[in-house]
Formats: sequence, C-alpha cells, structure tokens
Amino acid sequence: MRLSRAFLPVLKESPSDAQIVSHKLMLRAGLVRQTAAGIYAWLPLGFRVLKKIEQIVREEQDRAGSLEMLMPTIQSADLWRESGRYDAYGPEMLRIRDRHDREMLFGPTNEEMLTALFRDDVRSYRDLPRTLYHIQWKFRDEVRPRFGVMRGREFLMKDAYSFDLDEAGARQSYYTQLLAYLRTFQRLGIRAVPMKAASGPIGGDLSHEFIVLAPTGESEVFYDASYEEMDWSGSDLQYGDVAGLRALFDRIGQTYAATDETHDEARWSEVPATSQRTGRGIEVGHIFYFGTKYSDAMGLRVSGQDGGMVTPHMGSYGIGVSRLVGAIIEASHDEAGIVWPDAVAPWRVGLVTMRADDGPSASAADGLYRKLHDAGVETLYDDRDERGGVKLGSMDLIGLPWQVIVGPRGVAAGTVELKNRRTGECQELSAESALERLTA
Ligand code: 5CA
Repeated sequence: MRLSRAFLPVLKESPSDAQIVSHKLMLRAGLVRQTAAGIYAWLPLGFRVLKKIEQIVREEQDRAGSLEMLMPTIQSADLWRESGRYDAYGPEMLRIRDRHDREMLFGPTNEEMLTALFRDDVRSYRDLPRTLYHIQWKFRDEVRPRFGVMRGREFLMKDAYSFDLDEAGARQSYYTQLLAYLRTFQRLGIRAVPMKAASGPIGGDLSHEFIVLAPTGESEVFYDASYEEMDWSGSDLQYGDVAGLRALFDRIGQTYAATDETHDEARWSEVPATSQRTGRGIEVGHIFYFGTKYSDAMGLRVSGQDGGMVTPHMGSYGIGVSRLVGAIIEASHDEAGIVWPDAVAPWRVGLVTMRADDGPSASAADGLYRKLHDAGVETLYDDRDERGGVKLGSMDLIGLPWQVIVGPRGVAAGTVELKNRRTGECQELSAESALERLTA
C-alpha cells in the first residue's frame, strides 16, 4: 500500500479525550474513529489488525474442532423471554421495535439463539458433542463506555457454545477451549494468564477469565511466574487426549493466578516469594460451564443412548476480538508509538523514502517496493513528498515490525537502512540483503 493513496490519518497531538495509552495511540495512528459514544469506525489500518486477530482466533477454534457459523446481530425478544433473561438483562440490552411493533434487540450474546437452533434440529445423542462459534458484533449499552475499544458499546466478540450429553463431556469441551485459548493468545504475541473467575453462573470451578498483563488494566492480578515460561503453542497435547487435557486443567488449577476478586492470601503465601508476580490486567476472554441452565429453560432435549431423553450440558466461551486490539497495544508500545507483535501487524514492513523529490532515491524505493510486493511481503510504502523526519516519526507511531529507509546518501553508496522497530537496532546493507532478510 502506497501511503500517498492510503486513508491513514495520523494525528500529531494526543487527543485530549483519551485517557489510556492504547486509546491515544489508536486515535493518533488512525486505527479507529468514534462515531457515537462507545461506537467506533475501523479505518483501514485498524481493520487490518482486527482481521488478523480474528483469523488467528478462527484458526485456533477450527483446530480445536469448533464449527464456524454466523448468527444475526438482531434478535427477537421472545427468544430471551424463553430463558427468562429478557427482563433480567436490564438496561444494558439495546431494545428495538420494528415497524410491526415487534420487540427486537441487538444481541449482547447468543446463548438463547444457539440453544433454540440446536433444539429445532438436533434429536439424538449421536449428534453430540458439538461446539459451534461465530465472530460477530455485539451491543451492550454500558453505563460508562470508556478507554476506546476496550469498553465499547458495540464490540466484536468470538463466542463459542458447547453441547454435551453429560457433565463429564462438558468438562472435556471446557478443557478443549481452555487449551485453544492458551494457544490463541500465545500466537497473538501476548501473555494472557487464565484466572479462576469469582464464580461461574452456577458455581463450581469451571469459569476462567483470561487476563493480559498491562499497567492500565481494570483489575489487580496476582500470579505465579511459572506462567511466563509455559509454551502452549509448542506443546504436542492433542485435543482428543482426555487425560492430557485433564492434566492441563489440573496444572492450571495448581499454579496460582487470581484477580483481586478471587485472591486468596493463604494460597498466595505458599508461592515462593521469588515467583510472586503482581500487576494489573485486562480481561480478553472468559469461559463458562453452566450445565443445563439454558437447555432446561428452553426445552432442549435429545434422545439418549438407552432410549430415555437427555438434557444437554452447555458451556460458552467468549473472546473480545476488538478489545484485543487495545489490549495488545497496552502490552506492546513505547514512547514513540505502537510496537506490533509480528502476527497481528497490519503490514510487516514500512518502506520510507527520505527524499521523495530525489530521483535516484525514489526509483530505488519504488524498485524495492515492487520486489517486496512480488515476494508477498506486506509493505506500507511512504512515498509522500514530506519531510523525512516526519515520515520516520509516523512509521514509529504506526509500529510495523520492520522499517526500510531509503535516502540519497545510502543510494549513492548502494545501501538502505533496515530498522527493527522493537529493538531499535539499525543496520546498513544492500537492498538485496534487506530483501533477503525480510523474505527469510
Ligand atoms: N456469553 C459469554 C461467553 S460467549 C459472554 O458474553 N462472556 S463475556 O461477557 O465475558 O464477554 C466475553 C468477552 O467479550 C470478554 O472477555 C471481553 O473480552 C469482551 N467484552 C465484553 N464486554 C465488552 C465491551 N463492552 N467492550 C469490549 N469488549 C467486551
């Protein structure tokens, strides 16, 4: 993408209405614009990041055996009356009437809808277990939308729902999602620690929040440093491995991690002092097992193996996809701007001509841009006729993993500059070597 043809409005000043660094940087680097309180338009750069996150979430769900589908944003109030949540949900639900005066709502989540879909088409134990998911916009009329996309009113969520014949099966589905979440967050380039949630909707030990560590997080967190060494992506634990998944769940249960809501001083004191880590965190995912709460209320029953009827056990599993954009920035930035983890960077390389008005520099940069493009390296090319310093400042702000800087002096000497955004390390090398490094 040539910056001269892009829609990438970069702001010099920090917007005064933004309180936290990710919100400031998202506005300054042109990722989003607010269109109404807690509602955001995703500009091209922000949209690319959102899509990359979504794709990683999707791949890890698919790998765990979840089935993707798409449910609508607008739902009927009657559906929610069946579960009893229509009145219980309160003012957070955006209620709408259509032209026939029918009561509708903008979905804050989809337990009811999927339970009804399942009820209408699933008859037998042979069709279970199943986990289905979608990635869809939600609306919650939060009292205090704040921190940009972090607590929005309209936000993008991945929500998965599992159906099993009994609690033992539902536990397997829960452990499966637990592993899928650990792998998802690791691939996104962030450390998200699973913490037992205050209490699931039906109590028990099966509700976890996934917390990204960042100083501006809403909750205080306490965790064992051994989470910092755990490698979920590299582990060869298979999704069908019943004992292995149970062992994973037990290991997480035994390794201390809690938010201020569930913190237990007695257990904390057993963690060796050198391993105690405290800080603040942002909730990027939440998983629940809730038994037969919805299947009971909504009459979802299937024929069991022995001929009797069975009420399926369910769980639901959310990831805040749009919130993750903010959370990743909170966890990965410096004074100059955003520092994108490779996996979610909107482009891999930022190519800059220091002097677009200098013929040899411009043609060297053009040539390199073509080669990067042909090699399939996602490149943002700042070909504008602007001061070099301003362009470098914008590139640092936007935070692409690599910068290639082309200037008249280098071109005369046959070199370009290759800069690593995270380490700041700069290297002068030939354009060919830079290309080799970036395509390796
Ligand atoms: N039905 C369940 C699981 S699918 C559910 O809705 N869980 S939730 O309420 O915890 O939401 C799931 C995730 O969505 C949260 O972990 C959070 O990352 C994200 N989320 C929730 N509210 C907001 C909001 N107002 N703005 C941005 N993200 C949000």
